[in-house]
Amino acid sequence: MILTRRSLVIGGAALLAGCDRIAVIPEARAILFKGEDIHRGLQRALMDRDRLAPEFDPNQRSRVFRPNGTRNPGTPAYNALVEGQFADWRLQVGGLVTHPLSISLPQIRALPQRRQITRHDCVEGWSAIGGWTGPTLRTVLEAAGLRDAARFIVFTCADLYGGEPYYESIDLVDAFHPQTILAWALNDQPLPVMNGAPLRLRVERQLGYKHAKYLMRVDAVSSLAGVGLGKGGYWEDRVDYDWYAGI
Ligand SMILES: Nc1nc2c(c(=O)[nH]1)N[C@H]1C(S)=C(S)[C@@H](COP(=O)(O)O)O[C@H]1N2
Ligand SMILES: [Mo]
Repeated sequence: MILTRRSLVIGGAALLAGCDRIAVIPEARAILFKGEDIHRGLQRALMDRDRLAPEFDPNQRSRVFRPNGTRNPGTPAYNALVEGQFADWRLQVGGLVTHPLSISLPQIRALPQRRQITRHDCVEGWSAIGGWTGPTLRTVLEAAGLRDAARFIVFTCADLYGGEPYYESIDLVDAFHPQTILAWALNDQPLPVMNGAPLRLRVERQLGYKHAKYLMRVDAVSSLAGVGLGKGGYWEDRVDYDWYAGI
């Protein structure tokens, strides 16, 4: 299993130790201290990405969790899944993994579950607080076994925009963040269609558009170059949304 944050922090510490030993002449010291600031800043930024998003009490939940973007994929294939109460739905987990998986909803629910009440922040300027339940993405990725070359996780959805599925991607720091889950329940009820049934991503340290709804595929990739138009997400590729939407 690769945890790039850890190896980067260790790498940063090693760099600092190396700098101390060569700091003999004043000019070098000045440069060293600048370098040290940069390394400290980098280390802080990397550590910071593990910070937990705030969690809330049940009575703070929004009465209605407003939907945004697709409210119903409405394709024949999706309608058939809804009709069958998602009995025929499977999450495909593939790409750079040692054990590609095809997971049913009962199997998703049988994994160890995490529950969290968090605030969703949409880039369009609204927020909502909801309670989410599901396995961590980590649990699923560990079951599939990431290959060493994996660097990003790509999500492909059931809803189409101009004939193309919505897609998003995150790096492994977010993929392994403890609050990054594949949620099948909102406020203890199976996800409503408008909020992404049967399964959606919750990546709580990122803005709303990263939280892919209507999940069909999860793929590990080494680079985003071959994903969509290369910027890693439907809106990143088409409007000026940042790929890294950390909050
Ligand atoms: N598949 C898919 N996922 C999506 C979207 C979408 O249109 N399709 N919209 C995104 C945006 S912009 C937001 S703010 C949230 C909205 O989630 P909600 O509908 O549960 O409020 O879903 C995100 N995930
Ligand atoms: Mo959004």
